[in-house]
Amino acid sequence: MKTRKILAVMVLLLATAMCMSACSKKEKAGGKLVVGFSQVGAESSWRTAETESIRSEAEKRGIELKFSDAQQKQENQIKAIRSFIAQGVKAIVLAPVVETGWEPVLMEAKRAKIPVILVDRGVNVSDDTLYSTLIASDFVAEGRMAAEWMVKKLNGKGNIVELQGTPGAAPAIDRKKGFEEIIKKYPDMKVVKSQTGDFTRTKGKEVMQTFLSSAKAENVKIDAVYAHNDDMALGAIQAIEEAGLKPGTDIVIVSIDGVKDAFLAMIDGKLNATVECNPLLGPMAFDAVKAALGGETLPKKTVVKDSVFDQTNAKQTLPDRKY
Ligand code: GYE
Repeated sequence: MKTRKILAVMVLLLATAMCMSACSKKEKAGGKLVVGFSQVGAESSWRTAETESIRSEAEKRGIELKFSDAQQKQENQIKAIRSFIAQGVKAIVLAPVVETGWEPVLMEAKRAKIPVILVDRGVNVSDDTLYSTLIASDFVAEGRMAAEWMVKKLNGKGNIVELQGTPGAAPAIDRKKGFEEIIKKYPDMKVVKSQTGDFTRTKGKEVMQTFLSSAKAENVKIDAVYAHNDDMALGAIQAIEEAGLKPGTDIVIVSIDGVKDAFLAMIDGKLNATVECNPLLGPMAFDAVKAALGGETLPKKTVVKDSVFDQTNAKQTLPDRKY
């Protein structure tokens, strides 16, 4: 009886040991690097292309990506980052919706020794050791390029309406700044109306409708639209057409991003120019994750290069466009 009991215990112990080794082997085999990605939302085609680039690059590298869509709300991003920390991710990729208000949560990530890689939008923090690096375009330069193109097209004269991006977002602040820097050199060029369209097509259209009707009431002629992104410009195009005007001819339209629909609109003659802003940041983001986890000190900012496209080169460029 006693021997049987001992035997039974031994079998049980052996089974447990076998299971444990199998289980730990399994954990190792599936022991992928886990990275959290807190994304702004899905407000524009640019954003969708960025999400896709980051998702597909993670998959290509065998990285498990925990994805969180903040629906354009900072509080959702803060919650997502806290949850990534609680889940013990190895690194965090963050596309911050606005510039300010990040110190506390970034401090929590730092304390947990989780590197944070910023993609596409920057933050405004007093201590830049709170993040490893920022990979983004120079939005001020984009604003300048858009303005320079418009100045040439309008021969330095005209009334401009501006569709701004999300209030407080780095690209909205900087694209406005760069544009104004150039425009103010031309006394006959004026931004007569400026409002946020939140980087979306729907709001871009809505705001353009109110611009058109108030301009009519005030007897002001709108010569040009400057939109902080293509989606808002595409919305504005609809509003202009519905008002019985010809976008691209009656009103000059310049925007930023360089998404496929913008190229199609340029080919149709409805959009005049777009400044490219590359959203395909996946490969660079994960190179940065790897470097940060390897203990490397990264440059505080890596600038992605942009250029202008217009109706003269839209058609031949379209086949090469990746987003
Ligand atoms: O231009 C806009 C998007 O942060 C650079 O956000 C990005 C901007 C992009 O919604 O379309």
